[in-house]
Amino acid sequence: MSLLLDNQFSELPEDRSVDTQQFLDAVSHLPAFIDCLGSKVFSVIKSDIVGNITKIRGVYEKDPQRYVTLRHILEAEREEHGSEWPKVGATLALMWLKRGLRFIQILLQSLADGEKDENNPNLIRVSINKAYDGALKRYHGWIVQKIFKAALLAAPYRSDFLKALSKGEEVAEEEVLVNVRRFLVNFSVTVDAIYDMFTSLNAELDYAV
Ligand code: 03F
Repeated sequence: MSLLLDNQFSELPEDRSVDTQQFLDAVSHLPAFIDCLGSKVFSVIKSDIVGNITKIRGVYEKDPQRYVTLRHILEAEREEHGSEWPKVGATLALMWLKRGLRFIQILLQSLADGEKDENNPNLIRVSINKAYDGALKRYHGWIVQKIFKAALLAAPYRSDFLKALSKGEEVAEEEVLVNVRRFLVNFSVTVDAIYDMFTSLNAELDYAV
């Protein structure tokens, strides 16, 4: 079975609320993928993602009945933190985590769509750059943008990346892409719903680090 499909995101209910427990379970599998990318360069990214998951889980576990959905967390923190909000707590952690998820969404979608650099078909830089421009670049100052450029050089080959997505098994490329497309269905719906929630609660910030 494919690693991707073992760790599917759940389908959302009609009101598009995101169940906190299910969300945390699903995202907790993502850091393992980063280990499969094969370079220590990515450990910075991994610890950022893990840190944000841990922060959200920490808040959730204080009162799981109160924080059934992600929206419950944001609304409770808005009450609790006044003018400090939204640059605080699990709200801030989710604000950044969702950008990493959007990055993964755009990257996988671009691969699924077969976007390639025709001169270097086994590189995935076209897809990574698209993901970076769409999800993260505007939130990064020039130093972090430079780190990104350096990380790009360590990016895996397309064939190795697709293999990593199938637990290192030899699976035909087209089969991996079928699984990527399936994975993207609920994943994209969830990421979009989180973005819409931030917009509707006026919780999005656009400062750069
Ligand atoms: C802000 C910021 N976080 C942090 O300062 C920066 C961290 C390092 C950024 C390095 C940029 C490089 C990214 C792209 C690399 C490309 C490699 C691609 C290979 C394929 C926030 O941090 C904190 O998070 C918050 O808690 C804190 O309080 O202001 C706040 C205070 O600062 C970020 O910019 C988030 C970076 C997230 C990057 C996610 C990239 C995911 C990369 C690869 C995943 C590939 C796996 C795909 C498999 C999926 C299968 C399902």
